Amino acid sequence: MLPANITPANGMLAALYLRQAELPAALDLIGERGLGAVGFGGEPPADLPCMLPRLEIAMPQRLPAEPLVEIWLGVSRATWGRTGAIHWACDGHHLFGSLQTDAEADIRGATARAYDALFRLLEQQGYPHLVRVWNYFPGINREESGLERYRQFNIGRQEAFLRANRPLSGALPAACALGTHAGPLVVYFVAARIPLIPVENPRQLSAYRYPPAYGPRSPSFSRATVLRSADQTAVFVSGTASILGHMSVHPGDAAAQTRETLMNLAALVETLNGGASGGFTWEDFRYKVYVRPGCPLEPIKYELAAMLPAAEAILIVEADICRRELLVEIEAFGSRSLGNPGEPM
Ligand code: 3EB
Repeated sequence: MLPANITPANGMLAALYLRQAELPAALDLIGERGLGAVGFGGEPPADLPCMLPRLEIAMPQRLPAEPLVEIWLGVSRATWGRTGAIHWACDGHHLFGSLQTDAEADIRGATARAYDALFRLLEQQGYPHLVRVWNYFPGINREESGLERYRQFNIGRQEAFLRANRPLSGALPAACALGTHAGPLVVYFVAARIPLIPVENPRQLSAYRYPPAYGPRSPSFSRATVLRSADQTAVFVSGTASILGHMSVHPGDAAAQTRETLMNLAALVETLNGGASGGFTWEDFRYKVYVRPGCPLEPIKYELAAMLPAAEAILIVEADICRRELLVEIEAFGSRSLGNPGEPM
């Protein structure tokens, strides 16, 4: 059996972080409800179902010491398929997909083509609402054709949103964009049949309204998105960093950046609790922390421990953050069942 703390409730979208030793006990569940498997700094284990979308992100895992595999589980039996470069899986409510494409040069074009294909798939499969996107590519802070690659990426992403007649503000997906040390552009995503509820952060300017100082096209993402169905509320928190308004704060100070990021997360959770989804606490989330290579871990761990629940809920990986002066970024996912006893209805 899986330990109680990682047993996903029936009928809930869930993200599990499993150690190799825990995998055998989860294989039946993954064979039935598995939507995807993600490894950090290594391949996901070979004994997973062969049709399950699986990807490796070139971001070495810093903590815990034992490698984890991120497994996404749908709410009921999954079906798996492949359309062009996209491997996908769906459960009747959610579609998970992943794609990889060469991005050594022309990150703008590679991004635009990836999102074109992604949006086409969502329409074809009938999951039109893009809820969460993870974007990973090499050399994110490197200049390409006179512009930082993260800014090129933002141009390509926005071009694809426009071509697909999608809004550039409001109901945008939650997202993150981080730099790997090598490898392709990797995009993975969750889409839904039902519309998402976007949530913005009162401490931060909406990224889609960033001034042109941060690049010619603004980033197309929401601070968080909520999926609310009859029996569950799922919350996808975007990569969150030490940004107040639109400005990076505490350059060079990893501990202060971590504290600021946690304050941003607290404000975001407070906002979403006041709106579409009540009662989320720190304990309802799993966290992924990105730390810039060469940045000492101890001060960051110390700050995380002061605010977040047990260290088991935290995965720390090494990645370049999309602004050079930023050293830390934190994302989260959590879901609550609406049928829980003791929960306000
Ligand atoms: C920020 O808040 C920090 O471009 O998809 C966070 C989450 C960040 C998502 C993205 C970028 C993205 O602007 C960086």
